[in-house]
Amino acid sequence: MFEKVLIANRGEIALRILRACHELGVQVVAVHSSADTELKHVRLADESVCIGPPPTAQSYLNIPSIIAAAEVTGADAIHPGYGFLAENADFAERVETSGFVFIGPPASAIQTMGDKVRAIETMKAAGVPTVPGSEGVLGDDMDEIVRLAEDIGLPVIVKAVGGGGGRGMRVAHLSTELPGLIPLTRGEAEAAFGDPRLYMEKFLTHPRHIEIQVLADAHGNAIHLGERDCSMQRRHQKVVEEAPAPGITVEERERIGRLCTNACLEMGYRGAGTFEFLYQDGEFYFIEMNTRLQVEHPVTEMITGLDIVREQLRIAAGEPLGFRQENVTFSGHAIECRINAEHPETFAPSPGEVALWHAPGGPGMRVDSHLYTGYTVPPFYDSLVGKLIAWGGSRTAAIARMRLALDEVVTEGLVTNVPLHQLILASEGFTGGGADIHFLENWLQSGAVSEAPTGS
Ligand code: MV4
Repeated sequence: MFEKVLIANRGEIALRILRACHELGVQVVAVHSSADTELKHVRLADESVCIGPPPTAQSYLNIPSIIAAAEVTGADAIHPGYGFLAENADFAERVETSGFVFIGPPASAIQTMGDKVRAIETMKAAGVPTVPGSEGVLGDDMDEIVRLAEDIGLPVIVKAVGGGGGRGMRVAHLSTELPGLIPLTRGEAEAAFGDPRLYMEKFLTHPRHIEIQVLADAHGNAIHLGERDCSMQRRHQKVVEEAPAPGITVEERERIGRLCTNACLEMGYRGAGTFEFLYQDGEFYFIEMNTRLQVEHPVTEMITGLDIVREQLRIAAGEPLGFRQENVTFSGHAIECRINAEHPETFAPSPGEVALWHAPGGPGMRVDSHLYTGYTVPPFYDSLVGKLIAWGGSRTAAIARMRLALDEVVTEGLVTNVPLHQLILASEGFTGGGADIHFLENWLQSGAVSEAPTGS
């Protein structure tokens, strides 16, 4: 195992990774911007290095500064967390060529999955089901694009090869929209990703977002940890996640899970990864693969009893997976609520001093948060300040625990989306299970939140 790991991230995930390192007896180097000296994990780290001013381009995205911090502290490895440099193949490459271990997949896998068309081609070749579509990038011949859309069947969705996570895509309901829509999307893709290439898929109108967690080691072992349902989202930001996905049968889980692990073995994948699927009318359709640890990994940990970050560290250190697929068991149900420092109705970020913070607790309740009374949430970064993860023997029990936990949260001085979560957990759309990706936005549009009593 490593002696010293540098965590190239901040907030709740940096704290989560620090805890996994310390459990393994690994020392931690925290790197932080000048706005983040008071972060909880910086206080708990064995060493810390200020890597730049608050803007992320000069700190958490500053590759030379992060590598220099690893050099001066004598770290063995770098964990990128999520966001920031986690899916930057160039960073993974430079970490390794500088003599450190990148705690993540090979740079080549990050590169492949970053090109959404190559990702889809790779999955198709490995037998993973994909969305009917253009089978490669779109050419310049508009007549041909129109014919293709009509063959696929409208509506279609046009996506940027360099996009992902909801950026750079547009839906065409009629083929007559395509001559206007294609150049527009192409221009945006060029501006946003430096890559004008586009591809096209059949637009699924009412899918759920279901993703499969995998782990693969350097010794030819790959396992899956089942699925998560991440359909409760607003503007491509997940709000509530859960595992298992309501209504998915053991047979469906085993089948799609095995297809994902087979794909891992075929492409020589290593580390933790997530296969994102749209699930509609009983069918899975691969859309993207995330080559990082994900925000919502705790719901999988809660139902499997495994520590995904610990496994990432072990895999990166060259150790084999400590268990086989048949040793992975699923127990009960877990739900995660993402706590954001934002106004629950307007969603405007709401940084500032935390005058008082009391976290909920009790059996089956996990809190991943870097908040403490007296901490000031800086205005420069993501508004995620913590995650509540409730486990229960059944989905109903997990919901009941989460409701109690939300009622227990005390924040003074900080405005959070806890009231929004309380309303979501009371909505029939959520309690019924299996809502699609459009439910939350439609429900918010219908005035569910602004018309509800706020209780504050
Ligand atoms: C789609 C789709 C419908 N049909 N692809 C959005 C994020 C990106 N990962 C892919 N996305 C979508 N791709 C086809 N062929 C609908 C979405 C989509 C979505 C997907 C997952 C979670 C939330 C979403 C919200 C809007 C649209």
